[in-house]
Amino acid sequence: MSKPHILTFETYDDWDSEPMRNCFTVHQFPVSGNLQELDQGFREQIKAFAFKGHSILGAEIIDGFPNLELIANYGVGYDTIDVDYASSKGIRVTNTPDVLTDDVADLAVGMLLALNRGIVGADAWVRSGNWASNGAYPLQRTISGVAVGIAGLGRIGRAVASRLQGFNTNIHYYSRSEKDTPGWSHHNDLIDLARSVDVLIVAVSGGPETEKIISKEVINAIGADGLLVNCARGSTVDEEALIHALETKALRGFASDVFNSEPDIDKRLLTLDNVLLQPHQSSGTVETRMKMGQLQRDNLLAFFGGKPLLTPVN
Ligand code: 8YV
Repeated sequence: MSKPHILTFETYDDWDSEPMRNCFTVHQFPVSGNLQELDQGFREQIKAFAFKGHSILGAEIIDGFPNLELIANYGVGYDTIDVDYASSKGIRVTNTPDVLTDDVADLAVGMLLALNRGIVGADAWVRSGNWASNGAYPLQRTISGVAVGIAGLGRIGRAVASRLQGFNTNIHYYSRSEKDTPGWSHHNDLIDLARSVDVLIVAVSGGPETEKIISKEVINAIGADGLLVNCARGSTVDEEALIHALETKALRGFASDVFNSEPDIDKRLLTLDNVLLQPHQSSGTVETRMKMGQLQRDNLLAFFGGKPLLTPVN
């Protein structure tokens, strides 16, 4: 029996591409992004996308595949997919939640500790010979007893909060409604949360509803001795306001794995010594990417097997 045809949008590691080829007839969306390179007859046979969330997937592409029924995303965030439009066309969307929660939360905590304790700068202090020639590394800051705010208490936000409880911090969180927590302080206003904490960690989902939710006012409310950590999406932060706050020392520091434009981030961030920059690698471990690839394939297999989708978004 011929294997179902799927269209992939980016390359995969061997541990994904081989099982994908074993299960499906795999085609690649043109690297140019030009839909017209695919003839109509080919496009009509495609019922499912294996998507990676790194480009915009809207009506133009969706309409180019008249028999499309499933968009299986590799990643928990699906903010680049027009899910409402897909739903209007009866197209299902899946993502890969849960399997990456721990890694993303681990990196968020790692970024906070590295920023707050100057770990990257201390490594350079040793390597440069400064320790021998100039003595002790400048004192840094403690995390114990600090009030930490989590913007968005979904899977990842909750995992970050649970980890930081282990550092004897006081956990606050922002969400529209109060959640069941082990005594964490709820705020239904982000500025109120920012005023109440020394560290604000962004863990909301990306998309139009959270665009620049970390506004100039929120950044100013964190204050000159405060830190901002972003493990969500670059779109959630007003980057102009952030850079101004960092340049004018209105914010002590910023650590992020995501940016407004990736991978060519705003060059001003590269010149600041009070920032810690990561290349969108929160889920970037062998173990987690294997699980993500497996879950994406399992959703595709469920779809073609007429079975319930494992992790549907719509
Ligand atoms: C993706 C991400 O996992 O899962 C997400 O939403 O932000 C990313 O970590 C990664 O880009 C997949 O290639």
